[in-house]
Amino acid sequence: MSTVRDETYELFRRHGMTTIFGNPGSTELPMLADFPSDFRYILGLQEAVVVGMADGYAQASGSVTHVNLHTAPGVGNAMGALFNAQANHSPLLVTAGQQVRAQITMNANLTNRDATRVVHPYVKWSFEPPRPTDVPAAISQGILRASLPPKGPAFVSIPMDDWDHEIDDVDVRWAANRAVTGRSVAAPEVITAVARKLEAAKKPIMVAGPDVDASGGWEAAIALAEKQRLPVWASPAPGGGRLGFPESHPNFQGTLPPGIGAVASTIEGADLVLVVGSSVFPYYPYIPGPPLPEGCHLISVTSDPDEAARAPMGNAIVADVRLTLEALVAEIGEASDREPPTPVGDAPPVEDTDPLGAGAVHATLNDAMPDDGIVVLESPTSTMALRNRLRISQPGSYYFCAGGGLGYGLSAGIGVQLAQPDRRVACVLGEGSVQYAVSGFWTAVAYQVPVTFLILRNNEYGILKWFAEFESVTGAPGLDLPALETAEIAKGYGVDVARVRSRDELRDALDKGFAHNGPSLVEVDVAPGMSLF
Ligand SMILES: Cc1ncc(C[n+]2csc(CCOP(=O)(O)OP(=O)(O)O)c2C)c(N)n1
Repeated sequence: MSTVRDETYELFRRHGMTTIFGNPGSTELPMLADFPSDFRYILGLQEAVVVGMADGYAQASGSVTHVNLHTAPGVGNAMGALFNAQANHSPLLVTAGQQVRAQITMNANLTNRDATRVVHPYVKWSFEPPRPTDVPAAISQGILRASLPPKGPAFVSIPMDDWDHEIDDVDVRWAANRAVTGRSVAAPEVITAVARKLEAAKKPIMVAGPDVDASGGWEAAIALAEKQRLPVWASPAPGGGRLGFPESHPNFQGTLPPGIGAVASTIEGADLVLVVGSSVFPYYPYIPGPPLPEGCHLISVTSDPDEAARAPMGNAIVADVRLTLEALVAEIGEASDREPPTPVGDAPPVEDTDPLGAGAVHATLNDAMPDDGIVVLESPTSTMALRNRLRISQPGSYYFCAGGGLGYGLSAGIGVQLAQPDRRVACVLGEGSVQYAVSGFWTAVAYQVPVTFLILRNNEYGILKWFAEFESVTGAPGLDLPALETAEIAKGYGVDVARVRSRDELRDALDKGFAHNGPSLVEVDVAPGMSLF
């Protein structure tokens, strides 16, 4: 006879889920007893970091990733990161310990009261199995639900006395031994109709979003853009957690601005917008205006019924982005009469100032970056400077938090690197952003995760000063960060650090970082303010 623990670990093995991200407490120890040697446990020192690391790992591996949290307080700490994971469409199985069954009704200390309710609305599904015997089947459901489109976190609460429970119920094993796939392509007549509309349009454009990358659809997106000579825009930056199109491709036109009216004025002249793999649109801040130019129509392809339903305009197709793009490419003709899009020009030359501007920092990063390097970015005032200087053009090479909750960047950088050990991760962070996940440095050192952290130090919450101006707010407190010695803090966690100021010093430190076997950090002084280039 086997136990709930045996059956559950077997289930994880079947799904290839042998890496667990966690921060344990007494309510989780029974799950971890006799931890099998073919599993690895990645310890994070605070739950926001644990979930952020798992989020990066899940996205960069493309598979459901297990996060184990400590009952109510651990789940509470994780909520902001769960919000991010949902926005990132990150497939997470989140489990948390619970009081022993005999003490839940009396709400004994550490009972996760209303465990299934507290994580809403940031999970797709939450459950506490009614019997210990049901734990493997409940976890199986959590895994399957997390993996189905739209991917996202699913939550299972497990009373701590369930793990040693003996299972002899074969029905439970059947329930736990299942595979479900949810990738589907649009109906043929829908594909044909879209193809004809694109062919007939005078000035069609494409907007490529994060789920092009997540679905493996880069090649198909490029093929469609080339066949139809489509100018291609990246979906607006705040929600554009991943890139759906090579930014050095001649058809690439830039990143859409995130305001309602600003999108319409940017694409003025277009008569058909095909949005692939993005919500329509991740707007922020509020810039009112008509959502599309006069006479322009919009069709979006998304794997997320919620994105399809809540879009403020246009028609939508709910289907797998890659499969639908491939079907469109097969159906559509060459648009040989259309003028090819005009490529965007090069970024302006870098100015050598003291301190450096963010553009100069990112131009240097671009020179130092390994060919197959990956960027994980959370440096708010330099987001567009990085995009414009690096022009990232390989799939799976850019991760940005679609939710916008700080702390994702540092944590996800570690998770992405763990999932992609053969590529090098540059984790680019503002010094303010670092502090939300600062204990992640410990995990990077403990597991020798070779991330190169590049910290832009401007001694302020720069983006909030930009927002203050935009919102006509004067006299707001709390926007400066004097005397914050991030490199010293990282050193305390055991990271190899360098403080630099000039481009030469920066290049040298980055080269050393990328060649180093463990984590390293380069802190560079930058001029305050927002940089586009
Ligand atoms: C969890 C969380 N808390 C607060 C914010 C609000 N916020 C957005 S950007 C920002 C400042 C970021 O500062 P820094 O990383 O130094 O980058 P900079 O803006 O200077 O480029 C803050 C506090 C947030 N996005 N997420």
